[in-house]
Amino acid sequence: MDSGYGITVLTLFPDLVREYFRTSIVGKAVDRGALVPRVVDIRDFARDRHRTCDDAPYGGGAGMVLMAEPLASALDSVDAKAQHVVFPTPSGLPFRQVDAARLSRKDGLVLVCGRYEGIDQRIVDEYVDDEYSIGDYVLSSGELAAMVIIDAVYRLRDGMLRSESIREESFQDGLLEYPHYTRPETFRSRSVPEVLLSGHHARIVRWRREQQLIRTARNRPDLLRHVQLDEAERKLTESIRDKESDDECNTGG
Ligand code: 6GU
Repeated sequence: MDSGYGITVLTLFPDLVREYFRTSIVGKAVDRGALVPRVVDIRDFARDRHRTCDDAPYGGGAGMVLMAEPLASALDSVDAKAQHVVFPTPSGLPFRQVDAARLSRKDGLVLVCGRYEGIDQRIVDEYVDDEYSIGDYVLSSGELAAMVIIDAVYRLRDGMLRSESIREESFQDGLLEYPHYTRPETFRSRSVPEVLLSGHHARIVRWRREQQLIRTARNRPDLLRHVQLDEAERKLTESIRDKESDDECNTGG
């Protein structure tokens, strides 16, 4: 097996990030040496005895900006210019599964976590390769977004998961996942769908595909534009879409 995937995180909240690397499935990858985390406290690179890392923005305005000098020193201390640097920011490109896949093929990553209103733009210009947002909402902390990105990336590395479960999961084929069931067969008078007990593989595959189409049409109709549908599938998703827009009219939504 190849040596571990190195992930360096520059942060003002090192305890938060260290805890993530210790926990759960990620923690196991770290124990196995598949994932090699390095957490750097930006404050260690401050220039004054108060360990100041932020200052008021030129031009005025609310909030504070992470200063260039401590960040540059922290980045240089991990040789960031020789690596792929990601800056999680609500102003970035939307982070998608294809981006996770691309990042998983790098030798490793450096993530820079901003806080407050952002970081000095000259750091972005000089060091950052990718800027990503994880969704249309504002978090107080770049750390949570960095952990989301790391989580999506590390699990795609070879040998992390059975390739079949990666191939089948949501977004790989452009559709949301079908519903899952395990024992018992009846739970609080709700039974597992008959077809899953039939042992009839072709019928199960057909049912699951149909469930994927129904869910996607209901929850993420935007995804259907990128998926090849046959005639029957197109009719099914259109009937759901028409029904959903009727419901919207009826509820005034
Ligand atoms: Cl990457 N950072 C912050 N602070 N908020 C976000 C985000 C990132 N993505 C969505 N909201």
